[in-house]
Amino acid sequence: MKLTYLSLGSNIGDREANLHAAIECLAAPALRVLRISPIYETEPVDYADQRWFLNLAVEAETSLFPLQLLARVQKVERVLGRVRTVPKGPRTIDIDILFYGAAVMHGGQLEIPHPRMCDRRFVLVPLNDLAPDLRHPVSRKTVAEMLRAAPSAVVRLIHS
Ligand code: GSY
Repeated sequence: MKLTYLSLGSNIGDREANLHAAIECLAAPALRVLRISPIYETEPVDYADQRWFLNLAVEAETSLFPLQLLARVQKVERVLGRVRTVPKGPRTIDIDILFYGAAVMHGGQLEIPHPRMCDRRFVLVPLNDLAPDLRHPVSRKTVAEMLRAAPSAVVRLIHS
C-alpha cells in the first residue's frame, strides 16, 4: 500500500457537490480515502477570467501503481463530465496527483511529485491541513515550508 495525496478543484456548477462526487468515485477498490481537508474558495491561477474554484486535498492509501492511479483519476474526471473549453480554464472537476509515497517520476504522461505544487497556494493550504510535515522527496522541503515560500493568492476557508 502507498500513501498518496491528491488535489481536487472545481469551478463549474455545484462546485461542492462536484468535489464530494469525485471523492465518492475515487474510493473504489484498491483506493481508500483516509482523510479529507477542509474546503477552500480560491482565486483562479493561470487564467484569471473565470469563476473562483473550490479546492481541497485528499489523503488516500492505494495498491494501484502510479499509472493505474492516473487512469482512475482521469476516469473520475470523465465520469463527472469534465469539459475543458479553454486550456487552464473552467472545469467541473480537476484532480492532480501530488505525492505517491516518496516516488519521483519524470517524463511520460505523469510527473510525481506534481511539478507546480510548490507555487500553488490552492494546493498547499489544504495539503498543509493534512500533512504539514510531509517532505518533498527532491527538494526535501516540508509542505509547511513550501507554503511559507509560495506566492501570495487568495485562499479562504469555506468550511471544515
Ligand atoms: O490545476 C488545477 C486546476 N486549476 C486551479 C484550481 O484548482 N484552483 C485555482 N485556484 N486555480 C486553478 N487554476 C487551475 S489550471
